[in-house]
Amino acid sequence: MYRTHYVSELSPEMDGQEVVIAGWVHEVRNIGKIVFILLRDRSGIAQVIGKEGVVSDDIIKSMNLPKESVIRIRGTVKRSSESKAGFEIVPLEVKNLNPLEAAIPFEVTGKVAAEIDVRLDNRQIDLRRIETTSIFNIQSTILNSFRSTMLREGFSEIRTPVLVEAATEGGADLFTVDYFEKKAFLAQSPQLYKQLAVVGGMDRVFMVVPVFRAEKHNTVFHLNEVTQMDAEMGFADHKDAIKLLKKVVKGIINDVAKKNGMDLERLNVSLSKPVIKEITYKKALGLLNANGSELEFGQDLNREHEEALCRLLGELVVVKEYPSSVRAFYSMPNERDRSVCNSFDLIYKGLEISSGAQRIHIPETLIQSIKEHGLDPKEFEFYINAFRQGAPPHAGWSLGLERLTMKLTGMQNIRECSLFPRDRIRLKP
Ligand code: AMO
Repeated sequence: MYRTHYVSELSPEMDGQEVVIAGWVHEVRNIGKIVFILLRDRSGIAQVIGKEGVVSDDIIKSMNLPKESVIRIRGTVKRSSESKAGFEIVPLEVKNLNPLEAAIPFEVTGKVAAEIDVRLDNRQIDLRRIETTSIFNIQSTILNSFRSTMLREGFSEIRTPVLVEAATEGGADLFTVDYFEKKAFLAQSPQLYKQLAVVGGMDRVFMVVPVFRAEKHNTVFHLNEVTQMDAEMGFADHKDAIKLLKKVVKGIINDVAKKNGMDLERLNVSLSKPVIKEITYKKALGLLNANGSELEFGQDLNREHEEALCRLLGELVVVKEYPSSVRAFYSMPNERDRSVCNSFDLIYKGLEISSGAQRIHIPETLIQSIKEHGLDPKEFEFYINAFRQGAPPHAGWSLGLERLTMKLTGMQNIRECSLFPRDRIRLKP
């Protein structure tokens, strides 16, 4: 057994109890007759004190370790008013589990700031920073919260292929791979497959999937491999999909606030109670133009417009019913106003984190839309034909995991929120 307790499970009330803790040497200080080790595990930091006369000389000697050594300490909990935690550990045995053979490339304690590229090149070391661990603790809550809301709402989790034959989100941004004698692509989205699952009668499906975008962007908001949390529902329009999205996102924010208090504190973030406003694209245009923008109908909203909308309306804003020309080919034209389609985006603190739509389930309308978007209906024959065999109206959305994590953790660069990010130049580790 390597440990009996995580550091966070120890308390002054355990005074006199023998425990085994394990982790890394966060700090070590030798002030003559006393050696201090701060032992760090994923839950926190404990102070271990070796005092001459109290512990043996051999133990004191064994405590003189380089920072980031991986150790196990058997010791006794001792109540102490001098320590911040109210207790310290008096060591009975200190074991160096694997002596360091290479230098640590940057200060894990954060005393000296390290460049993000150095940290990402050494992600396994970066994860020893308590702030980095906190980001991924929060990400874990996001994924769990998403899953539990979807299951509660009667959705089934499905898997969809990553290797695909055709584009879904536009032709240019695809990674190609050799697939035996043919060319294949890495999926930009599970779009067509989640729709087919609904058309097949599963009715309510969700998935967490990696998607690949060969966009040559080099920004702090874009990755080339993204994790999407997707939903698709039958007998539904965009309003039903927006209702579900709001429930999911509110649930995630509330769950993170409830379960990740310590992580939020370490990241210096406080979350406000989620309130989500809704506005049509046309009204948003009017509002933005009244506040200094010069937008014309048919123009897509850029980041500045999205930031302005959040300033004017609140942290979370759904913009709905965009012009068809700025949306994916599968977005259903609006019945009352053909100049727009039943699509929507969710903006959180100035950044688009989700987009969705009611889909076109009428084959002829779909063919026309594919052509209007400059794509070739022949490449979508299988997909179009699926709507000739009894396809219900349906709608859905996708929520970007890394962008949502970024906004919930207050990070400025999306790379911080992907464990092993893939960007224009980064393909390792
Ligand atoms: P979209 O392309 O808008 O929609 O993607 C949905 C969400 O995924 C995230 N995202 C990204 N995050 C970081 N870097 C990128 N390069 C990137 N691309 C996308 C964003 C975005 O809001 N099939 C549709 C969804 C649907 O209609 O169901 C789609 O993929 O958070």
